[in-house]
Amino acid sequence: MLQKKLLDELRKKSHKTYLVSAHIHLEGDALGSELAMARLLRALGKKVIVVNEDFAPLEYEFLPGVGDIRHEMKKIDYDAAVIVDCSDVSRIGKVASLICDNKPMINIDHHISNTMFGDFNWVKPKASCASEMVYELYGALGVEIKKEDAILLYTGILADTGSFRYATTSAWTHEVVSRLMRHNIDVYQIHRRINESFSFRTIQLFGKIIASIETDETGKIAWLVMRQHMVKIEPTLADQTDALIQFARSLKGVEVALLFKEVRKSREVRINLRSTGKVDVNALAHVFGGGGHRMASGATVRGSLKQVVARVVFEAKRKVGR
Ligand SMILES: [Mn+2]
Repeated sequence: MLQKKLLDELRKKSHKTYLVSAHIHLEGDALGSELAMARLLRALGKKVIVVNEDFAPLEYEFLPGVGDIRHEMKKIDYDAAVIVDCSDVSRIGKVASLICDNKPMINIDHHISNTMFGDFNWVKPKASCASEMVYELYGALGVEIKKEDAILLYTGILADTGSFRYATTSAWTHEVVSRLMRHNIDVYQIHRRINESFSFRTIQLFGKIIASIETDETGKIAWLVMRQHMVKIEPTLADQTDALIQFARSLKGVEVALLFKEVRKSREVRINLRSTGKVDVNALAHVFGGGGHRMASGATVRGSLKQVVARVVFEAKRKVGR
């Protein structure tokens, strides 16, 4: 629940400068919620520095304020930190080196796997995304939504709900969207920019990855593989998790969809997991030291692609149960 304690902390007079960050591998919700959070705090008269280890993917460069994000890990003199859309503080990557232990940390997130790492924690697994939670903060703190805020929050919601398709999309989500749309935002352009702006090479590589689809003998587990050499050809490919994994998820009869991304340099494989409803993929990711949500999660596993695929599919079979 949104507590007065947290609101008081955000309003606190002695907090003049805020550090705001979100998770590595920036995507729509991380960017939308952190940039809207920054604007909200500025509206309260605060100085805000947004820091991310990664740069925003090209398709998100239109977002208001994205150009002001800091990427150098130079010490920041701040009074309080707000971390959004992170299940754990380690998710902010190198930005963790800027965190001072003696300064309050505010954790605003919707991952069920959240470790309650903050001094103030507002974790709402029922929320469709962190942006939806930040929207609630605008209301609770009496800050008026401007067009730029509406663009940021709408983008976060659109991205994290898979364009309002996923199970976390609620009546409230649509209500928030309805209110945001009153600010005359161009929803079609936002959709085009984030969902329909792939490069030619990306689409060609999509073809290869989709053609690599495999299933287990029951057809309940389907997986796709992204090879390291493909990412070398097109580095932005690694950001296209949702666009790709939907092909595995949309196969009839599938209960668990997996995308394996090979990172040969560190001999690791990044796995993205999606459920179609029955299987809790947060629990499945947890077996491999990862986490996320019931319907969508991730993990990073050491080993060769072949080994990791075998291990994860084996565990997935146990979760699917036969
Ligand atoms: Mn999110």
